[in-house]
Amino acid sequence: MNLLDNKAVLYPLVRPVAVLVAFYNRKALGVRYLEATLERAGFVVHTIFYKDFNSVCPAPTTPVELDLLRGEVAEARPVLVGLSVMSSMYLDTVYQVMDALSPLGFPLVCGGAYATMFPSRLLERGADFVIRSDGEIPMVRLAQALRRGEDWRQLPSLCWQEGTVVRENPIGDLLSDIDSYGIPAVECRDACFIEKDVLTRGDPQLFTRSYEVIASRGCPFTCSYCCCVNLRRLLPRGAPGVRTRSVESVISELREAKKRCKKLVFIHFYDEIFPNLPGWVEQFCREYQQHIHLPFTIWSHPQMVSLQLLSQLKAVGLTEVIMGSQSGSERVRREVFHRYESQQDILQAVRAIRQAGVWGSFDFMLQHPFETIDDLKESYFFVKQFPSPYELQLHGLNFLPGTDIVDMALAQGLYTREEMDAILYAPMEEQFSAYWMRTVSPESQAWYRMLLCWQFPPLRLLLRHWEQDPLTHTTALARCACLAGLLGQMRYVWKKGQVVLKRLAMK
Ligand code: B12
Ligand code: SF4
Repeated sequence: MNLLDNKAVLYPLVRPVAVLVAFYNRKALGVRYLEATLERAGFVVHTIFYKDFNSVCPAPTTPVELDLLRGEVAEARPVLVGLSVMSSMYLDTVYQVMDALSPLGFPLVCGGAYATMFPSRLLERGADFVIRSDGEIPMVRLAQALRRGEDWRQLPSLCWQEGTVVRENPIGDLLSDIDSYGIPAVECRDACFIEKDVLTRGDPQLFTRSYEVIASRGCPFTCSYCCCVNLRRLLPRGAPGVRTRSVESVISELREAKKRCKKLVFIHFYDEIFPNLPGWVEQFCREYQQHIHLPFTIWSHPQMVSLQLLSQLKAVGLTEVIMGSQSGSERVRREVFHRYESQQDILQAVRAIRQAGVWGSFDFMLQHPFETIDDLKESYFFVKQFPSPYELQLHGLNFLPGTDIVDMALAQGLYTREEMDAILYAPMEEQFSAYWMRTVSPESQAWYRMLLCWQFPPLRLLLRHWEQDPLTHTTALARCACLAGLLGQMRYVWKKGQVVLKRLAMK
């Protein structure tokens, strides 16, 4: 369809409808913000949660699911269809959805983190529009313009293609005061969930035990494997890199969540870094205690954690802090990951988490092409200094489009451009399996297993014996790693149980 020439598309006059599609995410915060804003602007929003998230065995979409989706969209007769393209990891599914919906003739609009960084890829693949960065205001403006047959070419943040030329309007219509966006739709009014060839009506979030919330947008750090720094570089001059909501706004969302999600047990704060503005945490603790009173977990950073902050949060329900250490080698952290915290910073943060009495889960990215065996050994000996108990979340390195580490790998000749593209845009099953499984040398495997096992104190006596030369104990180490896997599963169940007990105690 040529949208440039064909402005007078016939849309329903009374109840304009917008369709939003979230991929592999039943909670999709960004889409919920868009739904709330579009509704306030007078649109009926039909939100489709397309497929469930599964980081271990992700499933590509099927022809039946595509048919179900096509049927929903055709029936809704929307002014536009918004596709939330947060990650490159499921692009295959996004493209199949675009191919399935294009013949219906409704304008396809993409937004989200990936779309913001790579608008032309989606436009060239069939999207009619891309909206970069915050979608609330631009999406409403575009929907209104399309509905009224008005010109949309001047709209900030809008990208489209004219012939072979991609037009990208500068990012704008971005609020510094993000409270003004309102709260996201906790219950999407007219929602459905498509998964395993079945369409289920209603918002799948309503049955959740864990509610996901974000109290701020953006991150001040520059990690080379993360898109946040490049998303920040795209913001207009003067726009704050981190924008924090007021405590009132966060609490009002959580009150709504408590009211609507009847099975709620705990809250996940998914801020890149939990807010620590002066006075914010104090006010948050007071109001959280009074109105919400549920166990919660946060993400944080070694340079943002203090015993005082954690103790305050623990007093009102904090149970777990998830923090990136990423490597025990300062070289890898600085030169490869662009993380500038010292060994001491990390140890202090880990100890503060322990002292505050909350559970610490520490992320490591291991066995990537920048890492030497000495770096891996350093990680093992570094982790030995962590006070127990704690949990290690060991991952591989996923090269993601839009991250600085991709250019580093190319500059260092680790991959050719073609090889890198094959990694970045591999089918989702391959990308997720690269996250968990890697082909590595026996020595690397041995040190990895040493590190994996160290988090379980009953295994440490053996590990101390083996650490002179783990390669000579590979069979025993493999058995030990299996045992660590079992202990990890038991710990998972124990942790969940602790949260439920805490929830009951807080009633
Ligand atoms: C929180 C978060 C999560 C949470 C999501 C919680 C939830 N309930 O939604 C969890 C932990 C579940 C998660 C999972 C994953 N995530 Co994540 N996540 C983030 C993070 C830190 C913030 C996203 C967020 O919620 N922001 C706040 C909301 C309000 O903003 P938003 O989602 O961006 O939406 C706004 C705009 O983007 C836009 N928008 C969004 N959709 C649409 C659609 C249309 C049509 C329009 C017009 C606009 C629009 O408008 C929204 C409102 O302003 C981002 C980093 C970042 N800065 O974006 C990474 C990020 C998006 N995640 C990333 C990744 C890789 C993943 C996973 C694949 C990880 C994994 N290996 O399993 C999964 C995929 C999940 C999925 N199906 O999308 C990458 C994607 C990079 C890439 N090239 O792929 C990012 C950029 C982080 C990074 N590593 O660089 N994630
Ligand atoms: S601290 Fe986390 S969110 Fe911030 S840039 Fe680093 S990885 Fe990304």
